[in-house]
Amino acid sequence: MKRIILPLLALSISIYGMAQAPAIIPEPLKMETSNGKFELPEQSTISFKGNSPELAAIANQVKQKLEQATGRSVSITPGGEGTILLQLLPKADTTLGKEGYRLSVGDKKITIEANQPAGIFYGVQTLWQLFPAAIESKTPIKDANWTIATTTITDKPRFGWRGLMLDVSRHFFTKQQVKDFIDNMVKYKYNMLHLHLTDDQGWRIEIKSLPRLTEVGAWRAERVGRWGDWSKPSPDEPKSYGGFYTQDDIRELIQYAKDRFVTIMPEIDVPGHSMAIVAAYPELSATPGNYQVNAGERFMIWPGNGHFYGLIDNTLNPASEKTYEYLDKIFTELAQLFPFEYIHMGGDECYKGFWEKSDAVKGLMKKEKLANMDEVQSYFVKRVGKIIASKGKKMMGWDEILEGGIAPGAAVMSWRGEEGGIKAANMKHNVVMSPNQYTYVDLYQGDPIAELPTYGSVRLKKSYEFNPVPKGVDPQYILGGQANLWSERLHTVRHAEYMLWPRAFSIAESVWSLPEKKDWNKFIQKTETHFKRLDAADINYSRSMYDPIFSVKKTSDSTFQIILDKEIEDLDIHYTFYEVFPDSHYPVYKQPLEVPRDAVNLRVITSRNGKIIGKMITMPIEELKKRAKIK
Ligand code: TNX
Repeated sequence: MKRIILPLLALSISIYGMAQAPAIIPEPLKMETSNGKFELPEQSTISFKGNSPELAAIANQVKQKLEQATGRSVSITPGGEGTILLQLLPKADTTLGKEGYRLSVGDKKITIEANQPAGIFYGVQTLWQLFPAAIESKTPIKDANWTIATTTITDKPRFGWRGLMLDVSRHFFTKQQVKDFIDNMVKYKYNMLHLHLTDDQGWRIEIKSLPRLTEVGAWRAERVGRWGDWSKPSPDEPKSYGGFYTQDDIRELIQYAKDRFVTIMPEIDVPGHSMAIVAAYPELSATPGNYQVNAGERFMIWPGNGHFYGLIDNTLNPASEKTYEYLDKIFTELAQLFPFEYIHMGGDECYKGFWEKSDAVKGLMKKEKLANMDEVQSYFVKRVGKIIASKGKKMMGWDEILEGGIAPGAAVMSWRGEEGGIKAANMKHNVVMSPNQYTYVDLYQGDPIAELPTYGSVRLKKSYEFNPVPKGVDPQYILGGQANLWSERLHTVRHAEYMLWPRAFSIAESVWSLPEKKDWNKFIQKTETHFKRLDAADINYSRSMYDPIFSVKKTSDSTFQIILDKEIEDLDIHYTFYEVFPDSHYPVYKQPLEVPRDAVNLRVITSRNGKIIGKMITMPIEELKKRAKIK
């Protein structure tokens, strides 16, 4: 009996293994899996063909990753017929473009072909996703006798700009942490790292001609607790939190990124968000005073509807020639350091109330015939544009640079929804789409009651709906799309990871894959497979996609119903109004709930096939009452 069962079992495992389509994120253009299988041999060799030093570097990356995860030694034989062959096509295949590739997994051999090394690199990233999750392990796995289904994939990206923005100002990420970030982003074929290098809370790049930017601007008082409510530092308090990248660090990061086909775009955020600059050089403010790098204490009031009022002037003086002199020095050094054609100059959320009171600004308005504050901002942005152009670079800014008239040739990064991007593209300016309602990975991904404090909501499903080309816009002006990781509320790298994953899967698929290749249910299945990969790599992620969505419906002046929704169809939501912790034995939500008399909390948890999968959420009835606007 035993003899019969064993082969049957083996057969069913292999059939099961075959039946499961590979979970590739972002979804490739074309993929076919057949019945054969490739077994990773004890001794793998990697070979490469084609005239490019980058090929040898990629081969080396492949070797290192295989050796790290399997503990087996892997050899490289250039030009030979290796187990894994990386090959530049001798004759260009125009259908593959610059970053496309063809991957074929045969039963004895794996081949990756592309027009350019970038394509080979992306083929390799896909190949890793065909292997079991353990390939992501940083320590060797015992018995890495891995098999993968024979597969052919032809793939290329929809957009050339597949970006992630990392805010290294509010939370300082060390050089090693930025390298780790790059390692992780490329697994999902991102190719643009936008570094938000400066803000009110810290200046993070060495500028040799203006040393106080880092001596003073890179350091602030350290706080724990809730950002925005932090206490104001006293002037003599030690400034123990911070850090910055030296120019050598920056060169090292640029090279590290380049070796992984990532471009780094620097952002210097002016004329608002400039408290760290004025703390270093108070002469650049239109409002005389003593400034400190913001340590997270409130200095801006946000009453809603996009309005804000500054309590302290965090802007540069647009009327002072000194401002442009200093900016010229900064952009000179930046242009020498960063090879990328664009420099981002911020331009967002500039509070102009202090400019209105400034005699110097009034004088500028008269002299330059500027009618209002938007035109003053536009004057500033245009001058910055000229400085950046004089260094041989192009300028990009947040969509506020449209206000008062856009600078000639400037590219726009659309963040306050899609409108700015649409407007700029219609004026034939290049655009990167980063609308906050889809791509802001610092916002809530579950109900605020069960998450850490932040702002509006971007649930996983919403991020998956991101399409960088808004209706009616000429796609030739849309360079691509980007997710932004703002860090004022991130205090640890683990939390940064929690915010990034899995939403960065969605955005990756939105910027790489064709819209018709996107499929939410399939994406969720793939995401679950990739959770195992993140586990193997010891990277944190959020499981909030398993948690219900709460809403309320007012039924009278004093009553309301509770509606529970879910992002993932095949889950059950268990609930209780008793003061107990529910599990899968508790009632399954089927229809809107009336609130029973005396109930204090609604507790919910989700399951799949009877197994708990979501987290325990305690929702106070008082909170729901507030949401229903019942007094
Ligand atoms: C707006 S997006 C900002 C950032 C904040 C972010 C928080 C943009 C250009 N400015 O300063 O960190 O919202 O979501």
